[in-house]
Amino acid sequence: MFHLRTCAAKLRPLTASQTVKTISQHTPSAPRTFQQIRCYSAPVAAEPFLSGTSSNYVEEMYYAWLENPKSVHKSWDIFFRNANAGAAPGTAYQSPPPLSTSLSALTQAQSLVQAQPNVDKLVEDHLAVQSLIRAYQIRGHHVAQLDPLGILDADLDSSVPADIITTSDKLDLAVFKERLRLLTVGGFYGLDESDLDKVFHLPTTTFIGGNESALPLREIIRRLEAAYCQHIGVEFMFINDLEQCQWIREKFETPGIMQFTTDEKRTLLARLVRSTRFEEFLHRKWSSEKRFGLEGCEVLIPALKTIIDKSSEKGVDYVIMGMPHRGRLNVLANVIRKELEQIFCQFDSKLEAADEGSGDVKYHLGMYHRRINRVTERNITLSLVANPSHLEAADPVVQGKTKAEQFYCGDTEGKKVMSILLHGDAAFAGQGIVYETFHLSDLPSYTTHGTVHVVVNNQIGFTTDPRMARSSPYPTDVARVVNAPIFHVNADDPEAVVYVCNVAAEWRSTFHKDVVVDLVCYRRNGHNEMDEPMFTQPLMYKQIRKQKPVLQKYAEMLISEGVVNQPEYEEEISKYDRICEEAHARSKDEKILHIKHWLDSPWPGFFTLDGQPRSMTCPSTGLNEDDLTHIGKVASSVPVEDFTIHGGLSRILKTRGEMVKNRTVDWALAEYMAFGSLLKEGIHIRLSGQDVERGTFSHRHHVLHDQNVDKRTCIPMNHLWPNQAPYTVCNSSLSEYGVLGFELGFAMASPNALVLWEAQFGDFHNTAQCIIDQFICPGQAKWVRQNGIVLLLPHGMEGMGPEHSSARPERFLQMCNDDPDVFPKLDDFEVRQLYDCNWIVVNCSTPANFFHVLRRQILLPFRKPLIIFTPKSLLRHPEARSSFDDMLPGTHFLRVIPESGPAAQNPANVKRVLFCTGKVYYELTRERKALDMEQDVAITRVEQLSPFPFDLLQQEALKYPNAELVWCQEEHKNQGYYDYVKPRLRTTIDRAKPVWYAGRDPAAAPATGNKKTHVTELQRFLDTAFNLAAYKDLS
Ligand SMILES: Cc1ncc(C[n+]2csc(CCOP(=O)(O)OP(=O)(O)O)c2C)c(N)n1
Ligand SMILES: [Mg+2]
Repeated sequence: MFHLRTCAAKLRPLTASQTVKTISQHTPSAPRTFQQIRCYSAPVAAEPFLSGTSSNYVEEMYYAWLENPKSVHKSWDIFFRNANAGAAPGTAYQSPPPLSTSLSALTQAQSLVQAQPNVDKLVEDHLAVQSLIRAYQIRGHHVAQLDPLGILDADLDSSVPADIITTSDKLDLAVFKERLRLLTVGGFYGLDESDLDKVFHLPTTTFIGGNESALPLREIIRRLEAAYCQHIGVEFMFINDLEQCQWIREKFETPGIMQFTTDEKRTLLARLVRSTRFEEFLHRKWSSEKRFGLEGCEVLIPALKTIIDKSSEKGVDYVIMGMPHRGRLNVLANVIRKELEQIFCQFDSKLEAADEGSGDVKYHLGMYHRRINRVTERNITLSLVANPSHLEAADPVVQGKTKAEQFYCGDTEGKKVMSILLHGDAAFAGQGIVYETFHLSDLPSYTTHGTVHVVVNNQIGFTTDPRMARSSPYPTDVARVVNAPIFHVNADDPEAVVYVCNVAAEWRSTFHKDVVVDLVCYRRNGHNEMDEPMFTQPLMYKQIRKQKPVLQKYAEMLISEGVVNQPEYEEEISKYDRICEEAHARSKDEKILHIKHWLDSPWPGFFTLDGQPRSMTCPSTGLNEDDLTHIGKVASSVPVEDFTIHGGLSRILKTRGEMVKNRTVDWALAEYMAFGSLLKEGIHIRLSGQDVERGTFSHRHHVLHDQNVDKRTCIPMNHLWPNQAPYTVCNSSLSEYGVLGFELGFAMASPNALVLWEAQFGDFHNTAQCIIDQFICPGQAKWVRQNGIVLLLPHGMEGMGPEHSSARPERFLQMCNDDPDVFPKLDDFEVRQLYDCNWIVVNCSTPANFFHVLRRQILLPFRKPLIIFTPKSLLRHPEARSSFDDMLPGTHFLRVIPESGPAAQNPANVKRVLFCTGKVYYELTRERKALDMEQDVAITRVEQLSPFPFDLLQQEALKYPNAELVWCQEEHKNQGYYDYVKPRLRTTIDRAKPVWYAGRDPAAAPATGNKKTHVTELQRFLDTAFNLAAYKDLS
């Protein structure tokens, strides 16, 4: 028996790609040859009729025989018995015994097999049929009738795969015969026309038989055509999991599986009525307004509702959605069920906005709504995430928010919370963020346990034809990388669409993996309602003009089926039209527009009922000595038994322990103190980014690895307090755009979490620029949504070359919303200024200040994004240490650290005040000491760059009446902080004095690649900074 098992194992089925290759290597005219599998060594392997391709078939037979010898034909039974008993090659086969006649299909097939005198032919024919079945499974979608217009091929290829026997309606036609001739007579399959009525066994990898295990070839082809080549094209054979493939085959191949009850059909019609009439209503009322209507893909609404209904039935009670412009208002109205008057009043440009901020166009706003799902009678919460115009940018944000909602409700498998992402065809194929987001889908700290993707594939992107927009056959091919099944469906067949959506939702709830529904549709109007599509797509649009709307088609079908009658249909339409009219009338009563009503993530309890912060103060961010000591001890220990850490790490922990004894902290320990103390207060902390667990600079070590036990790790931060909040620290995929978007989304879900994203080096944030520019910087202004995400951006000129040096502070500062020329008139300067700003930008020079700013982020009564330029060399700089004294109760974040040395004692004698930020402070103090200029030059550190500490810097500037004011930075003049600081500093002194510059000259690149030049540049600007005559000729 053993050798048969071995031989069966060697006869593994070919993978999909192997099969494709094998088939494509065959030209239909070339005579078919089977190649021996060389490694096949068991007696059975030497059987003359076995080959690489036939082995699939034999393997199946063999497994079936193993399970039940009666399940295979007698001839196979004898063959396997003989082979098993060690029969010599060529002798295992014996003619089958005669069979009694029976009317069952199986027996017929067996009689046919028995009648077949030539076993080679028998096996080959069965193999041919199996190959044919497989060909449909793999490539049937290429011939599915997906385009409602019937003019474009959804896969951009009009040819029919060589191994598919065309479409069922052509079965009896000459075309079919020709096709069959090419594929059979002396060609691909070796079958001929007379075989059409022969009965063949069906392999276990198909469900087309239903209860039959054998079918005539003609019927096999018809059923394969029905399953794979009609209005649904299923792409799944690349999935390398047999169970999943079988699951899909069963869903699409089982005869008669796509059945709808009368009620289901009527619901579908009603949903189509709403979808269609909503767009028509908007068009009637505001014909010249852009709304990015859904016409041509009205089926999107029933599609989404189906996915939600089915998911709700499976236990989901929170669905988070992200979508682009197309059909967004319709989704808000008919899927999320936003009050229609709220949507309609958005069209009234005269309405005054009640909220602060600049707002956004109506098709970008988000929404949050909790309601009863009428189909399942279960509660469901729907949230549509606000998004910018930047297509697909919201994808990772939706995923992050979904992950957070799952996390906060303990839904570790995605059974209660799920996401649905909608895409346009051009954007799905073109935007790299789609790929980055897919790659998060199966990572433990980022998975949302399956997203249903729905592509509104109108076969055009603005004016661009898909043939110019992508190099892959389908716009959805990107999803193949994660083994997501892809269901293409003709959007003019609403029942096919609904069927596919049900399967997609079931797939998600069964396997918790991503799935794609590709709604192949058209766009009835131009890109927006003002655009003329005939300029660029004349023929397509001629066809579209002729195209009957899907609602009309479906209604006619249901009327002809007797499911509804004409008056009922018309009543459904007028009922919805009335709803729209009434809402429109109500919308006229709206006097004020509340963007707040469009919030995608409310934070109940965090603000007062009218959305204001509960206070305008921030308590001390200091911590008591015991807590500092306790956290310090845990940070320098291994809190689990029998855990061996690396020797180098032991030394690091020992050093930490010594620091704690000395009541000091370095950068890593300060971060530990901040995190550890917030965890005690129930604040969840999530730190994500590339290699953050250890820290790019090997300073953090938040995850300890047992040196003797594979994958055994320990996170001491989670061993701090009995009832602490959890700490999540996770190395991310090598993505910035995707991961930063994800963390932003995570931070949206709750104000009571500190969510940090760390760039490997600050430079790399620019591949996530869109998240920064479109979400983080203006998010609150556009969408009244606050977000407390923290960006840790390693920054500093250390001679490491043009990259790895600059986190581009100039860019963040340029986007700050404070006015450089106006000294703010505020009572409580510190907190109020923070409340008014769009984000906080800091560059701390001490660990204590870093500790305070992290804690302040949570202790503030509102949330603002926080950008921190973090150091590299200061991580180990002996002077960059802070005492516990600077972190005790009563202490707080210092926006400015004034000069405290000799210069501050005799300010009138000071000749120059050097203002600076970040690590250059240490270079300046060293140089000042070396030059013995501590009486002459004061050095003031600006720790919080934005909002600019006008008040404190004014005090500082006025303190030194006889001093020149100089801004000193290590960055190039056109970079760094100078352009931001200079006008603001001048505002503090009523422009009474110039603000001079000491730093690197302007440059195109952020830093030199030459170490020597780096050092020369540094020395040159230090010389300028301490040359008291440097600006004499300029004043
Ligand atoms: C990142 C980005 N680049 C360019 C645009 C401009 N733009 C808006 S819609 C559009 C075409 C989108 O086509 P598709 O994704 O197929 O969606 P459709 O409009 O066809 O529904 C383009 C290029 C954009 N909004 N975002
Ligand atoms: Mg499109």
